[in-house]
Amino acid sequence: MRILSGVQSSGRLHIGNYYGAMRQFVQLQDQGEAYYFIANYHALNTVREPKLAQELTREAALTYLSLGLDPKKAVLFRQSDVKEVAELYWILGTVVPQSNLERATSYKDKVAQGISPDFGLFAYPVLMAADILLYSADAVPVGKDQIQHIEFARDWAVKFNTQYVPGYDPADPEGKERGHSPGLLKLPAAHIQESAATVPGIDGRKMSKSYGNTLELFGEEKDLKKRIMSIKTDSTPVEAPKPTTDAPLYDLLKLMLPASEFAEVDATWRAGGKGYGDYKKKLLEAFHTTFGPARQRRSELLADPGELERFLQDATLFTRAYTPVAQTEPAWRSLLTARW
Ligand code: AQP
Repeated sequence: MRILSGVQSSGRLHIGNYYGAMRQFVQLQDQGEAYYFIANYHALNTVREPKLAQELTREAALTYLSLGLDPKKAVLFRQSDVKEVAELYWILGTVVPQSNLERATSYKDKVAQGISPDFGLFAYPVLMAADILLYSADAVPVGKDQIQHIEFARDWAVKFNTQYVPGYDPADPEGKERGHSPGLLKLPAAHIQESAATVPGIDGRKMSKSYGNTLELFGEEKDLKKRIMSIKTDSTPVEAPKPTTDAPLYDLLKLMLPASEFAEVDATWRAGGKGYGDYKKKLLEAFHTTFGPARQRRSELLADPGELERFLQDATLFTRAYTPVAQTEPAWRSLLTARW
């Protein structure tokens, strides 16, 4: 099984990225051929200042390594180091209905939040589909917000194969029948961790770098504490039962506490006797228990910049990751050169 996914280097990575996606990246590196990338082309939609873009790319690499990604098991690379992705992005775009992009939920959400969209944001799902299809990935670990994009990637792979591969029949995608050809682009499947499909931010919306509502994995202690203490709650008194479990604080505790500890929280939440301040302190403790080791590893890596630099240099060579591209790329090139 080939596993592939990425995160944008568009800001400091947060616990939504971890629980929704990166935790699975680390688990899956033992279960197949794993490729993970830093989506630095995507990040250009929001980060254009060279120094910051570079710093956030390094920070993303550091985050992957600190969370336990093992470069001997998984290939880590920068999206921009494989230029073919930009070529496939364009070719794929020739079969993408504009109406699909217009109904993309994450695009509509961002526009509704007042972000003024450029073409890059509008066409983001096409580049994401190229990211996946280029490497013939089987499984793509992502958060729930990305499911629609994976469905698009599947639809567009079928469209591409139908349009460009002679003898391809969508009813026989592997080309088993006589006279049929297999598709060139393989249909991927989303791999979702249901318990953390959408991690809420401190304001209750989806935790997102662009909403400024995150708990950063490697944030400063003071800022982290301030953010946890400002998680949106109502004004229920300490002794009273909490009126709803549909609250970001409740969801974050459920995500971060071991099941037995969460059962106690759940009981007092429903019965009353504890205030939101206590729960917030508990969440801060849980944060440190969970991410303490990764924060420690990050400090060690930072203390040895030579080691990180060597790693980044090696990753840039990217020799293993070229293998799957090399399988698909000559075939699509010959289909296209037949046209010019
Ligand atoms: N709140 C979340 N809950 C669950 N999963 C999440 N992911 C992001 N936020 C949550 C998952 O993390 C992976 C990498 O995401 P990304 O950084 O490439 O893009 P994103 O989803 O757009 O994340 P942000 O923070 O919202 O970034 P901006 O604000 O720059 O767009 C993905 O698998 C995503 O599902």
